[in-house]
Amino acid sequence: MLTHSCKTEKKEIPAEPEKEVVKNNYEVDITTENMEFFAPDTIPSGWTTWTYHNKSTQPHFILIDDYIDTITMKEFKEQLLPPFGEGISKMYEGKNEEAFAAFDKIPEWYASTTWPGGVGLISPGKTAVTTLFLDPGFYIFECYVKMSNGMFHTNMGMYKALIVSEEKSTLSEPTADYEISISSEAGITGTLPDKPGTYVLSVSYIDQKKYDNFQGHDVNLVKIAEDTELAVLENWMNWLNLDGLIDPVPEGFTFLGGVNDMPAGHKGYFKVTLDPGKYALISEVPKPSEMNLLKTFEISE
Ligand SMILES: [Cu+2]
Repeated sequence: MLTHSCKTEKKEIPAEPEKEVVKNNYEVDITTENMEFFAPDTIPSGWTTWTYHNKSTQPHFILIDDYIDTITMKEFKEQLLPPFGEGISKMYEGKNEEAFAAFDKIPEWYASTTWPGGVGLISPGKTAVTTLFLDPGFYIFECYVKMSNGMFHTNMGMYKALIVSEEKSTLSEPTADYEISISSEAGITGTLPDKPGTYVLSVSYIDQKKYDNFQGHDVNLVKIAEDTELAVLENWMNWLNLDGLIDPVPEGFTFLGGVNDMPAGHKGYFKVTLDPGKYALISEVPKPSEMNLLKTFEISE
């Protein structure tokens, strides 16, 4: 009887369905080995988490460009890259007049560009994790850090088209352990961690504007070694300086990601693991400390 019942029971148990390995649709994995982005062509809209592995020997970031609707890769390559490339070359040859004449050839449509986010500066060998919200559309993302000869990484091939599809990401907006705000009025504000650990930081863009380097404010996390001068870091944050935003990052400073330029009212998140030491949040603009766009903090033992 017992045996029979067991058999019956066994028969009634439906065969276990084959386990479906469904990878979530919101993890965007991006790698740089040299001067390129290995990245997906299409991602869902909504919240996506970008994990950016910098396996190269140079510092990089990811800035997402949102151009007017008529701009395709063709216009980007034929109208935008040449004047930037020529301008920066002339600048490093010391021919400033010719440099500005070249920058003057930048097409008018470029002025309407908005930047809906991206991954902050990340030093060689490091990985950055940033969560962003994107609407469906066509974007191009790039890195315009400069090679040691001054040429923009973008001109060396560090850009990629990205289609954000109508398909919705299954990721909900993250929750933050620490909330930071950034604005042109008050700079970078908010409470920061002081104990070692892994944290999610949110960055709220209260406003946005174009600074003297033609870019907006953003938030980059940097670890600072002892016996370094913050003035060196500040100077490096301005690409218009010949020794700014250029490979290598000054000794003693290690970039650990962040949230790249966003429009007013937008919010991004980044995940960081903090060991004891000195850190700063800094914007990629000229003289950030004068606008409170440089905020230092310390993680205790
Ligand atoms: Cu780069």
